Amino acid sequence: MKLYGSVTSPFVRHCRIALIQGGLDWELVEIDAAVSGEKSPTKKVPFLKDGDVNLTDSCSILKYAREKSGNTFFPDVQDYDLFCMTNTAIDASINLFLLQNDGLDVTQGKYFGRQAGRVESALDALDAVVANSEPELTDGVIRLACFLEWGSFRNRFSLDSRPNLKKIVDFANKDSAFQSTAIPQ
Ligand SMILES: N[C@@H](CCC(=O)N[C@@H](CS)C(=O)NCC(=O)O)C(=O)O
Repeated sequence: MKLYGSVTSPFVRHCRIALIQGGLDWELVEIDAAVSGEKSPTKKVPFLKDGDVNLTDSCSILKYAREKSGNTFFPDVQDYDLFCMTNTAIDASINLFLLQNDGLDVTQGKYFGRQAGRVESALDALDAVVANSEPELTDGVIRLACFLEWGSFRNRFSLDSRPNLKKIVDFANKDSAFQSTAIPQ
């Protein structure tokens, strides 16, 4: 099967990790925004092709990879909520990043402010959510760690006042699939 995406995307990275962990037969086809704009109806990465199966979102790709390798997809609702909250924060953060790259001043405007505030309040909440749990490399935690490393790579936010999130990054980095998909510096 072919996974289309970039090596910087946190969404693509999570899919790569699940495909590696599942021992599945797959390859990454690296594409840029021009190609995803042409080949995906959402104009986003990742997307996946496996014979007749065409998937257009990291969530469906993850479900496919986990189940194809004999695992369950989100047996725990709290872990699923961690995943969902992280996705909301990633969407807001990437949106601001891309608009800024297009030359927009994202410090102006009510909705830009709301998006920026959403990232910060979600990070605080995520720090609190993982504070009391024994670290386990669930899909919620993997998604969170992919986001945090992307945010550091792109200088989107600071983890200085979020010690539990720092611990999650250190914990994820003990895993070989997480390590082998690190964003090239
Ligand atoms: N809900 C999608 C989000 C994917 C996404 O936002 N991908 C980013 C790259 S990290 C993208 O392709 N953005 C291009 C754009 O917004 O035009 C998923 O989970 O796959």
